[in-house]
Parts: sequence; C-alpha cells; structure tokens
Amino acid sequence: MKVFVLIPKKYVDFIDEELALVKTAYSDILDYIIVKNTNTKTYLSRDKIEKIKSLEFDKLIVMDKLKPPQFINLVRELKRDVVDRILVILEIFANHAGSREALLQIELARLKYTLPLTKEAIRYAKLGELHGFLGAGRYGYEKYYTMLKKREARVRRELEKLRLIRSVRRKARVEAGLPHVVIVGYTCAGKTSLFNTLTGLSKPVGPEPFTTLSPKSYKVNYRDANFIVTDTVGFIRDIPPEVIESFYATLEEVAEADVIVNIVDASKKITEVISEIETGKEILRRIGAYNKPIIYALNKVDKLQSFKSVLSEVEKHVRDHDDVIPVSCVKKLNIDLLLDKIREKLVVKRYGVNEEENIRA
Ligand SMILES: Nc1nc2c(ncn2[C@@H]2O[C@H](COP(=O)(O)OP(=O)(O)OP(=O)(O)O)[C@@H](O)[C@H]2O)c(=O)[nH]1
Ligand SMILES: [Mg+2]
Repeated sequence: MKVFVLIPKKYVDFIDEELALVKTAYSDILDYIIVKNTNTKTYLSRDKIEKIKSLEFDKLIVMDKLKPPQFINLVRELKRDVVDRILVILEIFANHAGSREALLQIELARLKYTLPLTKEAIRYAKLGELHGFLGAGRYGYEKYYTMLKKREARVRRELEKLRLIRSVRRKARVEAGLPHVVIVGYTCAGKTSLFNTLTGLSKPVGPEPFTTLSPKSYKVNYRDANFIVTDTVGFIRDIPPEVIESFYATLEEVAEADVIVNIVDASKKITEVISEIETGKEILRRIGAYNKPIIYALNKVDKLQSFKSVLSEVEKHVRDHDDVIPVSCVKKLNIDLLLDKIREKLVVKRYGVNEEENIRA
C-alpha cells in the first residue's frame, strides 16, 4: 500500500522526524509535500487537490490535526482513505502494544477521536452525500455510532480494573520501601538502552519510534543505594490530548517518582536537542511531575567529537538544581557518574538536606 504525505509548514524543521513516524506505520511512501496554507473546509487548496488526485497512492497521510469536515471533504474529493497525525500515532501504538492495558488504552483513544467524526459523517449521510465512510453504510451510521459509544463504556470499565491492579502493585513497591527512579525522554533517545545498562536486562531497543509501549520496572543495587528503575513510553512533539489522556495514563509512575532521569539524544542538532528538552518539560508539567528532581542524561556522546557545546547550551535550559551528565549507553560512558548522581539525589530526598551538611550539623 502506497501513501502520500502532507506535512504542515510548522514541521518544516522536523521533516525527517515526521516522515520517520509515517514510515513506522506505513512503509511505502510515494512522496510528500509541505502544505503552506490550509483551508478550513478541505484542508488542501482546490489546486493541490486536483494535482494529487491523479497520483498513484492508496492513502493520504496528513501530519496535522484535521477537523471532522476537513476529514470528510478530503475523503469525498480524493475517494481514498485519509489518516491524520493522531491516527498515525495511534496506529504505531497499536502495532507495538505489548499488553492488554496498552491495547485498551489505544482503542479508547481511537474511539474518543473517531466519535466526533462519525457524528459529522451522520450529518453528511443524512444529506445523502456520503457513502461507506469509516466502514459504515449510508443508513448504518446511527447504529454504528451507538455501537461505538457502548464499546467506549466497556473499554473504560475494563481499563479501570487494570489500573486498580497496577496501583495495588505500585503501592506494594512503595511499602517495600524502595525509592523509584523513572527514565523518561523523547522517543529513540535511548531510554531502554539505559534501562538495560542499569539493570543488566536486554529489553528490545531499536531506531524506530515507540519501540517501548509498556512501562517496565526492575530493581537496581548500586553501592548502598537500592532503587526501582522504570522505563517508559517515549515523548513526542505535539502529542495530541486524546493520546495523552488515555495512553499516557501509563505514565502515572512518573508522577510518583523520587528522581526522574530525562534522557536526550545529544547527537542531534542543538536546536532539536533544546526543543526536545522543552517538549519533555511541557509533558512533565502536564502529568504533574515537573516538581521532581531531574537528571538530564545527554546520551550518544560517542557520536560527538566533543560534548562541551551541547552541555553548556543544555545547562542554560534546565533549572539550577537539576543536573546534566553526558553519557553513552552503547560505550558505557559515565554510567557510574549518573548512578552516583541518582544515589546523591535519593539521599538528599531521604534526609531533606545534603548528607554531608547533615553530618556537619
Ligand atoms: N551511538 C549510540 N547509539 C545509541 C546509544 N544509546 C542508544 N542508542 C541507539 O538509539 C536507538 C534507540 O534506542 P532505544 O534504547 O530503543 O531508545 P528508546 O528511548 O527506548 O526508544 P523508544 O522506546 O522507541 O521510545 C537504538 O538504535 C540504540 O541502539 C548510545 O549511547 N550511542
Ligand atoms: Mg524504549
């Protein structure tokens, strides 16, 4: 199946990243264009629609958030499937989901997102203008809508049950008295590589986005510090609220962490590194975790000649009490330094002040 991609001009500096997202879900990209001006009714201008109409592709991928009328009008004009950025992300999530909970969360997000679309489709179907959109027949939309609503309620109930089980497990861990270190970061930054390095496990790592979709936890003993470390789902620019709400519920762990390690791919362009750090901060704020101590691990420094400039630039973008440590998970560079920092932060947290000051007093 061939896809044609539209990239809005706001992502002009991140074309590779956006195309990598598309490729993860749909491997055969015919071509892409940058869309400078959008139209509220059809998203693309009439001109552009006419131009791409004759091209040989099966699906149109729009790396933007489409409004229901834009969706429906594009489908009507092109007589082909249309998928927007949120649905691409959900598609990738669905392909990678490793647990029942993850699958249900994705289904809930998709239902929440497609319900308004179905409503709009009902409106058009009543006008006799739409056939077969979203898999429903001309007279089947209302029935289809009711079925989706019922399914949504069922998924919600099942998710509640699963979350309860997980929170009981988490409580048991807290009661066991072990502090909790959570690794977060942009997708592909190397979270799982770090998790594996710290735990000696070998969970799957890979260059494509969203290799990890279910948080994994494991115990680490380092000198006199014992803690639980958790690997998480990768961050991404402009995560749609529909995805945050349902899927990122698995990030509940982050809000209860004692220390957060935010891992960043330092081998990217400096503007991207900073923009990823800002995206990370924004997401931590949204999930109520930006008040935690954060250690920034600048990963993949083995790919750099020198990490001096990225280090000094990143330091300008973090809070005074946060730390920045250049590391390489592949070359096992500075991992001890990172562990020392984690240990130090856990000690400070336990005593409220620095251990040495405590002794002096
Ligand atoms: N050169 C180099 N590559 C690294 C390093 N750490 C990780 N990588 C590579 O970066 C890619 C992504 O690593 P992962 O550990 O899967 O990243 P992640 O953050 O867990 O990614 P997702 O789970 O997809 O969000 C893999 O191809 C790793 O081999 C490093 O220190 N140096
Ligand atoms: Mg991973």
